[in-house]
Amino acid sequence: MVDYVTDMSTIRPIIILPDPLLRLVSKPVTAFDARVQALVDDMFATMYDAPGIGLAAIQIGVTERVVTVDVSPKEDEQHPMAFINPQIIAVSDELNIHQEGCLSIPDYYEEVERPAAVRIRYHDANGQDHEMDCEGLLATCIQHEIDHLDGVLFIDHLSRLKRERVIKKFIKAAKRDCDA
Ligand code: GNR
Ligand code: NI
Repeated sequence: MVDYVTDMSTIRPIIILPDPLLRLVSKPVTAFDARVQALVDDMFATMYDAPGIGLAAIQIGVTERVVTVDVSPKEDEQHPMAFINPQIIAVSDELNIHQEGCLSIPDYYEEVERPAAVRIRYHDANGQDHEMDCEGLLATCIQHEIDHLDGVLFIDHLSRLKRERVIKKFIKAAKRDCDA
């Protein structure tokens, strides 16, 4: 298996609920330079290490509209994809229910209903403009990641009861860690 992690990238700590950074709206990238390339490299290293199928820059505390995704099955070759300033430009009428989790809300999984297919527009790490049709797990994942760029978490798509229950649990856990 190809290992994307090189000595040029750093695994960065992932911020966890209830960190208020997770609620910030991230800023568009304006310069496609070595700094953005280094951020993308660190995000891949962090995502594969976790392991996760997606990561938004805000999850490592960077408020920029940068997303990494790799939804290929673990036993397959890696398929790293980087999306800069991604936007959903069309959604299907058809909906899909998929069980979601989030590296910033560890060990909590719930079913979320979202459009089954989306068309996105984004820039790659070189600043080139692209459009892509996404369906299946990729459609779910890219919508989850674009939500992060707007300070939205998958628990915001659940009932208020479920959302408040999980937030409370993580506030308590953070207090325990603080006191320990
Ligand atoms: O690793 C992840 N798995 C996942 C499963 C279903 C729907 C979305 C995701 S994204 C998540 C990693 C993460 O928190 N990305 O923000
Ligand atoms: Ni997430």
